Amino acid sequence: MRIKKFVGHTLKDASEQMKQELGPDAIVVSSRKVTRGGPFNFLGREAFEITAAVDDVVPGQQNNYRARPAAAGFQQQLGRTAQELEEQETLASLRRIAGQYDRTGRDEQRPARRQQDPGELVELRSDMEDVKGTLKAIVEHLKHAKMPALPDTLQKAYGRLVEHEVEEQLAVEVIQSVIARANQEQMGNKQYMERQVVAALAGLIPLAGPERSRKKKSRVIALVGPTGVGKTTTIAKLAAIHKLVNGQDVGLISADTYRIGAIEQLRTFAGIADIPMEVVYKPSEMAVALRKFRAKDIVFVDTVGRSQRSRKELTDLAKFVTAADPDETHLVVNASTNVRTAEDIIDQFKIVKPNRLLFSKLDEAVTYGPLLTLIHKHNIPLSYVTTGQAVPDDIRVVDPAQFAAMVYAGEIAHA
Ligand SMILES: Nc1nc2c(ncn2[C@@H]2O[C@H](COP(=O)(O)OP(=O)(O)OP(=O)(O)O)[C@@H](O)[C@H]2O)c(=O)[nH]1
Ligand SMILES: [Mg+2]
Repeated sequence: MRIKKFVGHTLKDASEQMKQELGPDAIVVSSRKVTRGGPFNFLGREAFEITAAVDDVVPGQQNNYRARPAAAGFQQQLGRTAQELEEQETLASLRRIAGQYDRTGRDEQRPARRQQDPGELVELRSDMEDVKGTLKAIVEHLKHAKMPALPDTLQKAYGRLVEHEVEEQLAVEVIQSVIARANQEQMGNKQYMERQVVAALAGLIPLAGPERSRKKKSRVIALVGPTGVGKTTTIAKLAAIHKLVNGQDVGLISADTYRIGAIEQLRTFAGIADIPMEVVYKPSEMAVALRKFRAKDIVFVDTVGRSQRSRKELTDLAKFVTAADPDETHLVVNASTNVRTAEDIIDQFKIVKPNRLLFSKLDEAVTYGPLLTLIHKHNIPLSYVTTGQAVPDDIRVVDPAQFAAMVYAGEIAHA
């Protein structure tokens, strides 16, 4: 079985192309109008697209289409064999499942309803899994069929974005915006096009807004987030860099009196780095600690890790953060968190008014595309990414261009 799409200005036009290329035995599997302005419809004309199928070996016409050279087009040069295989597998799988359901249907027409035995249930469940798998294969196929006429460079760039789990619609928009700005000559220049794709990705990342005017000398930076994401370790990294590298006067406040060992964890570091530290047990004590550090350049506030699912805990946390009145509140999110959970974390932690997003444990994440979707969607500027346990080395300030390059490359950029 061979499947192919044909696009014409009319249905007749498309079906004539089909007959010419696949022969008289070809059948139309589906047809649709390709609307103006749809994804990658940059020719700006309305068209009809039909999906046609023909058996590979048609008796007496074996050479009907095989002898003819394939029509020119970007799509055909790319993974044709893999695609054909995938289509064949998908169809075979669909036929098999349809056959099974057909049999089941006939069985059910018998007058008396039988009790379902456990074996049948297991079989049914396995069928459902097959259906799911098949649907997934179809969706995957359609994903790539969305862009019939992309230049090779952009086809690959798009594939790469999707592979790195940039949300598909976002990837489409990025590629569209690059197409809109490139001329024919630029389209053929791989490096140039890749730079444009990275620049378009960077354009999706919000920048930090202007600083509010401040009366106090010290800059207060609080880190908040779910449990175990690396808040205390990140504070140690930042405090060490500001003190040892930038030569600034730094103070540490621990507001985590909940977890056993949390204070000792920061105190040990504070001792090694020779940075003064205060412990705050109640929100009302925050002002006292801040007053002690009023001559410092920077004061870092470490907070207790809280589940975003507990409103009560978040409300308590918000009292500490409000009392600290930070200039920057960084919401720390583990880079491997799945998008739904990360969205929930961002939504629920709004109660502490974070104005920066900090992705931790990038070294453990498989792809960074979902992070881009998050930043873009929630419009929170990115501050740092952390890339390992080593204090202070494993932290990076990331500007949008660097982060976009990391998403595109699928690896952590070298400092
Ligand atoms: N792989 C990796 N591990 C990290 C990173 N940052 C922190 N960790 C590790 O994550 C674990 C938890 O780190 P903490 O700094 O205690 O996390 P926390 O958010 O303060 O935890 P709670 O205060 O309990 O909520 C430790 O083992 C850290 O070494 C990172 O960037 N990469
Ligand atoms: Mg901690």
